Amino acid sequence: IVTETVLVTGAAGTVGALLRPRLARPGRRLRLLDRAEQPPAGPGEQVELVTASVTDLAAMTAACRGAAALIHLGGISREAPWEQILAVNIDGTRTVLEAARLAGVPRVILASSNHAVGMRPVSDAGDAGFPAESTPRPDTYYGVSKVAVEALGSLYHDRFGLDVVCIRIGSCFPEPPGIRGLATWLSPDDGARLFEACLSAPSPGFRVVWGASANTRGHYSLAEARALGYSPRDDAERFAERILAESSPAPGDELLGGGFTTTPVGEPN
Ligand code: 15L
Repeated sequence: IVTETVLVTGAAGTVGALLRPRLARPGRRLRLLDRAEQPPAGPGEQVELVTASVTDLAAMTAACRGAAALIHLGGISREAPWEQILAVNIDGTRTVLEAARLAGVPRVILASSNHAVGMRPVSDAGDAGFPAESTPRPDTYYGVSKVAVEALGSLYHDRFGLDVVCIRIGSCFPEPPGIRGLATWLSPDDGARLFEACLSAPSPGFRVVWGASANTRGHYSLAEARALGYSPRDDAERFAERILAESSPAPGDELLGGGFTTTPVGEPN
């Protein structure tokens, strides 16, 4: 018996595909939305597939019907021309939040990114790491869009009462990508633990948390995510020897955003 439906936008993207098997629970139906084609439901998999764009208010409102929560991952995940970032990431997130409000979805989890604060020097981390609500220092138009995503989430909480948790995701991939990734990695399993905590914490209100594993070399405070119930189990350090042998530091690695801090603004990277 299905007791809750969770809508996921951008379900076919990097993070969405990693979360799909990991967020499956008895009694939970995942309503997976993407513009792109998605793998069909596997045996016993409780999923509904929706093909739609996060920029389409009518389609989004229909997709929100009956959902207990919405995980918004849909959008452009790298640097891109301003018009695209504006339409998909900023206007798209406004559309998603508006659809959630119209359909009465009480809780929204928004994918923000470390690129909202990418221009901050790693050396400013301090012992406790960067607090989750470090003020914006975006490194790209993409980073600006994530600042806007957080601001929209804040507005929809304060003015319309939705619970909104913004996750400043570091690097969510099967393995840490390069030397910078030893600090910023969010393992797929820890990612699922964090999203699960965001789904189940009682009345979170509006919050910003970092999305990272318990990395030995990490510089993001996990206190805010732990306060929601997140308990990370992975550490990128087990990849350190191999990654350090295979790669050298990249330009920009002295700043949180790494390569995004040197890529030309507005040009796809
Ligand atoms: C992001 O926000 C990107 O979407 C992802 O592709 C990675 O570049 C990640 O940040 C990162 O900082 O490693």
